[in-house]
Formats: sequence, C-alpha cells, structure tokens
Amino acid sequence: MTDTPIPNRRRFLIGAGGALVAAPALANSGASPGNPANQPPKVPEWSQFLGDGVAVRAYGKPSEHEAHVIRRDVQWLTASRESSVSFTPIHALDGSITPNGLCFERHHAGIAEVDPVDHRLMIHGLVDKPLIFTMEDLMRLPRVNVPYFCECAANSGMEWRGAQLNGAQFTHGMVHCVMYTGTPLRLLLEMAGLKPNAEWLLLEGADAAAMTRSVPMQKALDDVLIAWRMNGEMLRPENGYPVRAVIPGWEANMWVKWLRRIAVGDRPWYHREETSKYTDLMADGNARKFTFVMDAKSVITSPSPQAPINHAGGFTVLSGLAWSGRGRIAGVDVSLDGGRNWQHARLDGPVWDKALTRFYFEFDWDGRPLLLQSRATDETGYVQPTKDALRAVRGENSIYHQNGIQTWHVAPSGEVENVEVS
Ligand SMILES: Nc1nc2c(c(=O)[nH]1)N[C@H]1C(S)=C(S)[C@@H](COP(=O)(O)O)O[C@H]1N2
Ligand SMILES: [Mo]
Repeated sequence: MTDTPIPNRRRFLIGAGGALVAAPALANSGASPGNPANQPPKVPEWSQFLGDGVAVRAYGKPSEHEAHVIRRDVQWLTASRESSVSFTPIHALDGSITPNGLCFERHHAGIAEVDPVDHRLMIHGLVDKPLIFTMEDLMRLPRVNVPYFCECAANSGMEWRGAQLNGAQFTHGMVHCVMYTGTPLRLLLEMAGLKPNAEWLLLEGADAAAMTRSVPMQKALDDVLIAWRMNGEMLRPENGYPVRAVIPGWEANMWVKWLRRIAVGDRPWYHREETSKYTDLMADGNARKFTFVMDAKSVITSPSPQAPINHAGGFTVLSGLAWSGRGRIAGVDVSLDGGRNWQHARLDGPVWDKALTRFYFEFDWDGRPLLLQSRATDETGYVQPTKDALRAVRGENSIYHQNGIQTWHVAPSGEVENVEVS
C-alpha cells in the first residue's frame, strides 16, 4: 500500500466551462496559529471523547465555529426591525444555493406566524369560479422544482450616490437563491377560469401589512409559481410560510409572502407600494414605473471587505456571484485594475435560468494594491454597466435597480474596501 504511487494525481481542477486551472503551490497562510495542543503531533480534544449521538441534534445547525456567518441588518437604515431588511452573508458563502436560514428577509410588518391549517388562498375577481384553497388542496396539485434568485429592487440602492456600505453582505446581500417547490400559477388560474378581460392580478399577503402588488397576466401565465417549499423543506416563516409567490427574474417586492389572495382584474391596482415607493425617480423628476425585471448584475464576494485576503501574495482565488432577470448568465469578466483590463472568469456549477451563478478567477497576486471589478453578460447580450453609465441615464434620485459594476480596493495588507473609480 504505502509504496503504491497515488494514481491520477489531480494536477488540474477542471471547471464546468472546461477551463483548466493549474494546481497551485500553497504554503500555510499562518493567519491564525490556533492552539498547539490540538495540532500535530498532539492528539486534539475532539479525538479523545465520544461525541453526541444521532438525533441529539434533531434539527442540524452549523458548527459553533461558523457562528459569525449570519444575517445582519444595518440599524440606521430603518426606524424599526418590523419594517426592515436583513442581508444574506454572501461574503461567507460559496456555490449558488443560499442556505434557508441565511436568506435575506424583508418585512413591512414583521414575520407573520401563520398556522397552515387555518391559512387559505382565495382567487376571485374576473374569473368564472372563485376558489378558496387550503394548504392541503395546494399541495395535492402537480408541482415543479426550480431554482431562482430573489433580489430586492433596493439591493445596492445605497450605492447610487457613491461607495457607502463596507461589505458585500450590505451592498449586495438583498438577494438569495433557493430551489422552490410549488405549482404554476397558470394551473390555479385555469381552475378558476379567466374572463376575457382578465389582464392583471393583485397578490395580497396575510401579514399585518397585507402587502399587495399588481402582476401582469402575461407574466402570471408564463412562469410564476405558488411555492411552499425552499431547498426541499417547507418555506421558513421569514420567507412566507406556508406559501408565497415566486416571480422569476422580477423584483422581490412582487414575491408576496404569506400569500392569501389573488384578485383578477383588467388593470393594475394603484397601491401606495407601487406609486410612491417602487418607482424609480429620475433626475428630471419623472419616475420610471413598472420596472419589474432585475437586470444582469454581479459582485465579487471574496475578496471583499468582510472577506479580506489573509495571505501575503501568491495564489489567490477570487469568487463571486452573477445573475440576470432576463435569463442565463453567458459570461463574467473580471478586472484587477479598476476596469482597464478584463479577463474571463470561470463559471462553475449549474448555470440556471434566472438563478445565481458562481464564478471564479484564480490568479497570482503580486501583493500590490488591486481594484477588483466583475462584469456580467447575460444570454440576451446585455452587459452590466458601470455605475457612471447608469447614472448618466437614470440620475441618482432612485434607490432602486442599481446594477452597476462594484469596485473593491485591495490594500497590500489584504484588507478590502468599498470604493468607486471613474
Ligand atoms: N406579505 C409580504 N410579502 C412580501 C413583503 C412583505 O413585507 N410582506 N416584502 C417584499 C419585499 S420588499 C421583498 S424584498 C421580498 C423579500 O423576500 P424574503 O423576505 O424572502 O427575502 O418579499 C416581498 N414580499
Ligand atoms: Mo424589497
């Protein structure tokens, strides 16, 4: 055994795109020396005692050493936590699926604690037959499993006026991506029977805000889901348990949680959420309305302010997320010098429609300062713009739909800061 050479020693990592990455020569980073009593040649504590048995941790949680990987809020952003937002710790995650307990949350009136036995979903208005579904009714219907990103229109909105929040979690963490299980809304509408003039839907939540949004019929019949599961388990209360709307590629505000009512009408409902808030105020005083689609966007999650480089130069893995509300990500380019030179990043893992896509760029860092940027292109050919290009068209009054290129400054120490270059 011992003298057998290891067969097929993996000299190369092969990415989904077929790109080859040479195996790096790595030295220990030495960033955290730790406790020598637990390190070779000593026998560490955890090897000396029996551990917890099965089912002691009946619902598993991450290691206590990962306790810093949590949703966080920015308290000065809003007056109360009941009408606020917590951010996904995207700087500390990898792959493209968000763990349920870390999905950002946005509530207008706190988390509704819904009893699924008593919960009802009503469809009424311009239909032949108004219907009321129990959760059991819904869960008997044919269902599909699809991963989608869900992004608040205000994600990165603080950055319209310049670099503000120091962390990818705070600049870009109003996004999550989970595998939904649910039934196509089209099925429910077919069961109810649409009148010929049925053009719009009003979705209403069962939270104290009774949050409502209007959705055009074409989208509803296309790919909207009435979903009750995320990543296999039932929706978390924070994310709309027991049932929410999933509006693929469109702003998260429309993804009504704790969904209790679908009204069918012939025009949009002019609700204050839409008329005063979810519009984009332009420099000339006009407001863009019905800006539902989330345009292509990307961000480098590591290195980033909360995930600095902890080694002095050498082989470095840069990683990030890209997504587009118009389809699949076609490619991501990365710049190390503030947008002067660009190189292709390597997409890795599944490249799903309207879902987060993971990218990597491996490089040898010479220890000099870097200005990191990523730029996503989607399958429609749309290229993520610079923040200045966006401002030239939209001004700086809006807090919504800011999908400009993000810049991180890396200092020789490895520390990373949110900056802007022009
Ligand atoms: N019923 C209801 N649905 C809601 C909201 C709400 O406050 N109440 N907030 C909306 C907003 S503004 C966003 S960004 C998304 C956030 O979804 P999440 O909490 O699952 O991340 O839910 C949307 N759906
Ligand atoms: Mo939102």
